[in-house]
Amino acid sequence: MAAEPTRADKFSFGLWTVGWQARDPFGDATRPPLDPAESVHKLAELGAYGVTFHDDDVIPFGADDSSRAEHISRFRKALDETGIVVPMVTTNLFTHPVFKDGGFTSNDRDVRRFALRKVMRNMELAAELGAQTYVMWGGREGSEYDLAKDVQAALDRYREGVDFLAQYSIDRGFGLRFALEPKPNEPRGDILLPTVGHALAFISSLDHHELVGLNPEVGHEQMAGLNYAHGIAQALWHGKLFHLDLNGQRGIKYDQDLVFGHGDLINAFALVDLIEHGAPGGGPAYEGPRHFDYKPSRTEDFDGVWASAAANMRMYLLLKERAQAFRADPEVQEALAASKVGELRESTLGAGETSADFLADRGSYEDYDAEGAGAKGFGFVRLNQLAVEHVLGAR
Ligand SMILES: [Mn+2]
Repeated sequence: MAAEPTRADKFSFGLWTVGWQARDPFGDATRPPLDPAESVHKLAELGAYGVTFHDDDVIPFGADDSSRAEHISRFRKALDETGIVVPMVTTNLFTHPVFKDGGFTSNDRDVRRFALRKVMRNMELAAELGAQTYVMWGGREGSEYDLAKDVQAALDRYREGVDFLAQYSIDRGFGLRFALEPKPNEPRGDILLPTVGHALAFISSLDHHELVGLNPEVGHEQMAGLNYAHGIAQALWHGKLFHLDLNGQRGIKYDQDLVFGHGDLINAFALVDLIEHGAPGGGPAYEGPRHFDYKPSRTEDFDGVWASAAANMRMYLLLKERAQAFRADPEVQEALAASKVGELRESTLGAGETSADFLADRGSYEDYDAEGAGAKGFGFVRLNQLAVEHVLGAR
């Protein structure tokens, strides 16, 4: 069975995950608030190495300067006592009613200015705590009614906001990189930058595109019916996988935030295999935190909360172990070769091959046996069956 989690595994959790009081649109909280300092201690005991937070998770919205300092000092004490690090910080621009039409893209200019100031204040704390990544999840940046939002103007304001904050990080020497988190809907009817692909296109339009990447979340892509492992692969291909949010989702429905692997298990296996072994020469394709952004289900008490936190890390380690076994299996190696998976890394054209050379190669067209090639199978089902058997521990 998989090893216990250690700091070297780089597992991190949002304070808002274990601290979620399980309020939903139809029901009241089922759990009392959790002290952030207690969460830090408990997550450290369970084997996590990091915690992440929105400003409001540590400092209640509207706290005055002295109360803010007190909250920060209590939180810092817990970090010092446990050695827990803060690799990522983010801003809450969605809970308070002022953000009902968004932060950076609210139709109300005063709200937009307030939102930017709220982020600037928290970036300073992020830098003080040694965070490298600043996540931007624009959950309220969107609309319910098409005619109520000028989407092109909203994208202008989004770009203005992100570029301004990136410049602020440069000016203040914070050294932060920014990671945009796509989501298609919920809480807004339609959210701007709804998928990995939309966000990548947006980033290419930024003045500070080099400082801005992605924080893709399993459930957010799957809510749109998209393949998370494919999205992560494309983010890696663009050099934009700055951070990631692991959880579980079962199909196209509301944002379930289940434990990692409790949704589409086979896609979770493909994801772990990709980030652990997906670099071109082998080895991890992603070295950053393995960050969980899930919600302990509303049915759980605090024992269930900590059991679910441990379950996320255990699921990751089990899948990592299964992925290692998959890669090491000679029959898998043979099946991968039979499926020509490695052949895709060979360039389609020869080195220095010109269009004239190519046209002169009769074997590639005139004499090519398209009928014969079309009749041959790739053996992908056999390969997938081997993968599923490894996931099941049957091999
Ligand atoms: Mn998230």
